[in-house]
Amino acid sequence: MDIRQNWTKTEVLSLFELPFNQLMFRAQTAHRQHFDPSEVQASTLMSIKTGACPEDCKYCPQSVRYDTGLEREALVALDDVLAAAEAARQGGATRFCMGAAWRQPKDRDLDAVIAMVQGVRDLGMETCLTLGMLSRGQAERLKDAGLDYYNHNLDTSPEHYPEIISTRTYDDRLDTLRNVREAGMKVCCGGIVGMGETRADRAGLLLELANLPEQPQSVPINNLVQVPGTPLDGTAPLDPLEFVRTIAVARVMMPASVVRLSAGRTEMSDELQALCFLAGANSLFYGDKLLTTGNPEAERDRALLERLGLRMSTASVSGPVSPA
Ligand code: SAM
Ligand code: DTB
Ligand code: SF4
Repeated sequence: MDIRQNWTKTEVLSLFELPFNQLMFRAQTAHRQHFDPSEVQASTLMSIKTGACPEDCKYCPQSVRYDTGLEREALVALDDVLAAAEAARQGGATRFCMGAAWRQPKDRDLDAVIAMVQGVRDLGMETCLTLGMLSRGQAERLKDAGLDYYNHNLDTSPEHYPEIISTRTYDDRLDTLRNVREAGMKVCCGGIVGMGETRADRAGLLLELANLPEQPQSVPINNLVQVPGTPLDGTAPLDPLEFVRTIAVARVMMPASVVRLSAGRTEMSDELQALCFLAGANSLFYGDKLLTTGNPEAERDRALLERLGLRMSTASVSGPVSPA
C-alpha cells in the first residue's frame, strides 16, 4: 500500500510548492489508485442542538461568547430528525450527519442521540455524529448503537491552534480521536483554512491528519465561512488556488481517504469547485444548509455534478478501482 504516516513538514511544504500542474497530476494519480474519479459521496448535515456552546472557537457562530444573532435551539425531536434524514435520502445523500453545539455530551444526552442514530440507520443511511469531546465509554456506547462515523476536527496546525481556541487543547482533540478510533468507529477529521493561517500551518494540519495512527477515513476541508459577530469575521480570504492546493496535498498524503469539499462552497464558483474535484475532492455536503449557515441549493449541486459528468455514489464511495 502507498499509505505513508511518516510525513515530514519539509516534504509537505514541497508538495505545496510544486508547480500547479505537477501537483494536480500527483493528486489525480493518487485519486485514481483508490477511487472511481467520477464518483462523489454526499452527506447531509443537520444541527440537532444549536447555539449557546460554552467553547470559544473564534470561527464559530454557535459560541455563546459571540453575538451572532443565532437563535439557540434545544435538542431536536426524534421525528423531526427522521423526517429530515428521509428527505436527504430521497435527495440522494448516503450519509446523515448530526451536529450538536456541545463541549462534550452528557451521558443522558446520548440516550436521545442514540435513538436518532438507530432511526437513521433503519432508513438505510450511514450515520455520522459531531457532538464535541467524547470519553472512551461514550465512544463505545455510540459504536454499540451502530454509529458509522464520528466527526471531530483538528481544525488547524498545533502552532496556530492557540490563536483560534482556548477552551480545549489540541491534545484533548487527539484524545477524542483516539477514543473514537479505539472504539472501532470510522473517523471523520479535517480542518478549516482561510483563518489567517500560513501555508506552514496548512501543511502542519495535513501533517497531523496524515500521521495519525490511522488516517481518518473521511477528511473534511472547510473554507472559513465568515459570520458577522465572530472574531474571525473580516479575515483576509484565502487565495482560491491555495485552497485547491490544500485539497490536492490532502489527496496525495491521504490517498485512500474520502476528502470532502466542505464549508464555504456557497462563495465558490462552479469553476473553482471543478478544480477541487480535479484536485481529488470526492465528497460534499449536500442540502441547502450546513449546520447554521448556507450551502448551495441541492438543485444547483445536481446541475454542477451533471455538467462535470460526476455522479453521486449510491453507497459509500467505492474503491479501489483500476486506473481509468
Ligand atoms: N461542537 C462540536 C465540535 O466542535 O466538535 C461539533 C460541531 S462544530 C460546529 C463542527 C465543526 O464545524 C468544527 O470543528 C469546525 O471545523 C466546523 N466549523 C464551525 N464553524 C465554521 C465556520 N464558520 N466555517 C467553517 N467551518 C466551521
Ligand atoms: C465539518 O468539517 N464541517 C461541517 C461538519 N464537519 C460538522 C460543519 C460546517 C459548519 C459551518 C458553519 C455552520 O453552518 O454553522
Ligand atoms: Fe462549540 Fe463546536 Fe462551535 Fe466550537 S465549533 S464553539 S465546540 S459548536
